[in-house]
Amino acid sequence: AELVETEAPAWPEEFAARYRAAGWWQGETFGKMLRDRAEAHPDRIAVVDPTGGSDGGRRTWTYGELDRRADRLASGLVARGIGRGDKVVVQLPNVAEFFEVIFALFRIGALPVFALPAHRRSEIVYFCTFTQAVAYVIPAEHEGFDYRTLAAVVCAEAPSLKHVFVAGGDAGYFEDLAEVPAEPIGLGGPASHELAFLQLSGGSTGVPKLIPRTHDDYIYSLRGSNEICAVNENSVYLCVLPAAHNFPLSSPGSLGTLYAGGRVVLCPQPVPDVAFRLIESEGVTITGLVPPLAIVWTEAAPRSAYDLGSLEVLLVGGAKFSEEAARRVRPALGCTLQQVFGMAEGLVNYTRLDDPLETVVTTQGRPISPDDEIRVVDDQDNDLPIGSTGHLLTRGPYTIRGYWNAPEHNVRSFTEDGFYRTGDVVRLTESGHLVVEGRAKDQINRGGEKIAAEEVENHILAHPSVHDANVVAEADPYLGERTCAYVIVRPNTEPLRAFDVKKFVRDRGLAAYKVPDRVVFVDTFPKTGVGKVSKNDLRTAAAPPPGPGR
Ligand code: J2J
Repeated sequence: AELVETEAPAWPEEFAARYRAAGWWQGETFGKMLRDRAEAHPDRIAVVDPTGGSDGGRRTWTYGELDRRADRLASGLVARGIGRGDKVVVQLPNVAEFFEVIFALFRIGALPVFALPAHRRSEIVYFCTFTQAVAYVIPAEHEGFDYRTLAAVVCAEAPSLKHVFVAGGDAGYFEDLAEVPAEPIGLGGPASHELAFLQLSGGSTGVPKLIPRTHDDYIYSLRGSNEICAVNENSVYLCVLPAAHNFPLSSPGSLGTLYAGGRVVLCPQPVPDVAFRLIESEGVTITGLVPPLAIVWTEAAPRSAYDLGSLEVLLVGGAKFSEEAARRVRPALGCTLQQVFGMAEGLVNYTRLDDPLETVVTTQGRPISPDDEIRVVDDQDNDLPIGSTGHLLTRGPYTIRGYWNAPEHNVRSFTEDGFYRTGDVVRLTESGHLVVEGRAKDQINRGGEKIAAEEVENHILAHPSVHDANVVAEADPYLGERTCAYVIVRPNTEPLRAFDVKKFVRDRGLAAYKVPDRVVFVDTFPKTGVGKVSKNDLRTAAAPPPGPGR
């Protein structure tokens, strides 16, 4: 109780009592969940890592083995002084160790902080210092990048770090994750209403906000997602997107699949050739993709030699999926499309498996829970009639009541009575489905990857030749949106090229997907009536010049 109350605003007791009475919160924890599954079916395969074997070949872990590994790793981490409430930044790609590590931490009651493989010095140092993380877990290398080199830099800047654990490879100067496990000791484990982990927000502020999720609330979202997506013990989920992202983790994702006793197959790369081969060889039944990937898969499938017949459901979300692209899913891939509009802060909407095709291709679904409260409001928070477009506010049994240790942000991001201001502009249909019409938050949704404009602007502003900068979205035929930075150069400084700005941002240790796709030098920014920079006018200016189509 202490953890939840001091670090993150919890649900008021009347709501908590209601969510328990309704059966949404069932008192389960992740540690206990894995133990239960391992006892019920120890020999069933939980995780398939197609390239994770010592010889680079296929490796599988049963539920029994994953449970034992998590137990042993938990003991080894405790022996190194890692305990309840400690934060551990986990930056692993789609490898089996990801699950071993997070379940070990869940068992201890230590909190994974979910970093993405694309994050670099700027993000990781921030996560470590902001959370006072005691440990950092990395792969040795991934996609040609050496994470040990990054860890060395991070350690120098984040004095709270006592351990760096390296999974699957030469640990060099750091600790080899494979050598940490020890004989299991009984662990008390956290209570179900306590925090399980910190998830990353897409964000619209200078630095990312952290999202505190409890065992109770997250497990409820898994159970609800499983029911809606028909995930059961026969399901084989292909994890294509980065495993730590909220969508592939929980909608219904890897954790939903493990909750159901199904099988998770880790996809090392999202390209059709790799994924299609795994769908055929592993008998994949369900997967989730962001729109750009769904389009690439849809285009590749008819020409592919692989048999995709086992695939029953494709979830598409993270960014708006166009109706035209949605219509092409079944003809090309032979499976049912489910649109999913979710957020790491909580609320997740799905089109249902038995929804009419028109609903599936034209809406982003409806909430998981009958207790998800949805409001569509105008700029003054007045409720709008059904069918009008407005700001989406939400409150419910798996939507946070505040960011982790961010009281000043919480005042802005939540209403006084606890509704989360999603920053999404939506319309509610008569059938109760949501259609995403736009966005009011200062963010770029680059093919599902969220970029806070302010974060990138701050990095550009650090350049000595830059007087001012504004980053906005511009249309991109493949990604949906990409970033465009408008820059005013200081007089009498060295001339700047677009390349210099991009390189400067990259060299400051920002994830590559946040480096501006385009840089435009201007003399002034358009202003609104009250003299603020008008990002709307900049966005219009950023409309791509006429040219050859796709
Ligand atoms: C339009 N915008 C969407 C959609 C998310 C499941 C699926 C996605 C996420 C996710 C997630 C959208 N159409 N179908 O966590 O569990 C935009 C909205 C939203 C923001 C959240 C899940 N699906 N979006 O994308 O935390 O703007 O979560 O508020 O990364 O993505 O981003 P994120």
